[in-house]
Amino acid sequence: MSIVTKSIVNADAEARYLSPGELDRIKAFVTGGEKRLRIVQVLTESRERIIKQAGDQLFQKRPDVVSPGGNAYGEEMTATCLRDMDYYLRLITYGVVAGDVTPIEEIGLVGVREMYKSLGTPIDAVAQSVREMKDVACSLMSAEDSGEAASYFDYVVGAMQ
Ligand SMILES: CCC1=C(C)/C(=C/C2=NC(=C\c3[nH]c(/C=C4\NC(=O)[C@H](C)[C@H]4CC)c(C)c3CCC(=O)O)/C(CCC(=O)O)=C2C)NC1=O
Repeated sequence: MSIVTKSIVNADAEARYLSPGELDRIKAFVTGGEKRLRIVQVLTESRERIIKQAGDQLFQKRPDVVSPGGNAYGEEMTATCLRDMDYYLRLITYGVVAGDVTPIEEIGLVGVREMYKSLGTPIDAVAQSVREMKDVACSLMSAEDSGEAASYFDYVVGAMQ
């Protein structure tokens, strides 16, 4: 839910006008709109490159995951691993558009530890894959945009620690 919808729901629940604090947050959301859209455009247009390069980096740093006995060993499992990276990149674009991490959390982070534990997937390596995506993605943006984008990747990494 975006900050606009959320503020309206909260205010209406108390049958009141939007508060100055809410209007300030909505103003920040609106003012930052172009920047967030610019970021999402880069992430969307470059998604294949981001995932491919980040995957290469991950498998170089964590050869264990793609070695025999590793969770992403074999063509099919490696593809599933890259698919999970694609899932997280997609969720990050939702978060950036909304200016809010709630969609990332609700779709991709609730119960994530238990899920990867039951799959035998090392979650620290999944977190590493998100860090690698952040590095590739940020290298494609201005310093200002990459600072904002990085915070969403960091949020995902933090939730996996
Ligand atoms: C959009 C929200 C969403 C998420 C996040 C998601 C994740 C997700 N990843 C899965 C599997 C998997 N995930 C990985 C990923 C990896 N293994 C590694 O060693 C690497 C570190 C890592 C890649 C970075 C692998 C290899 C599997 C298959 C494991 C198996 O079948 O044994 C599965 C089990 C079912 C399946 O194979 O599709 C789910 C549900 N599904 C969702 O709907």
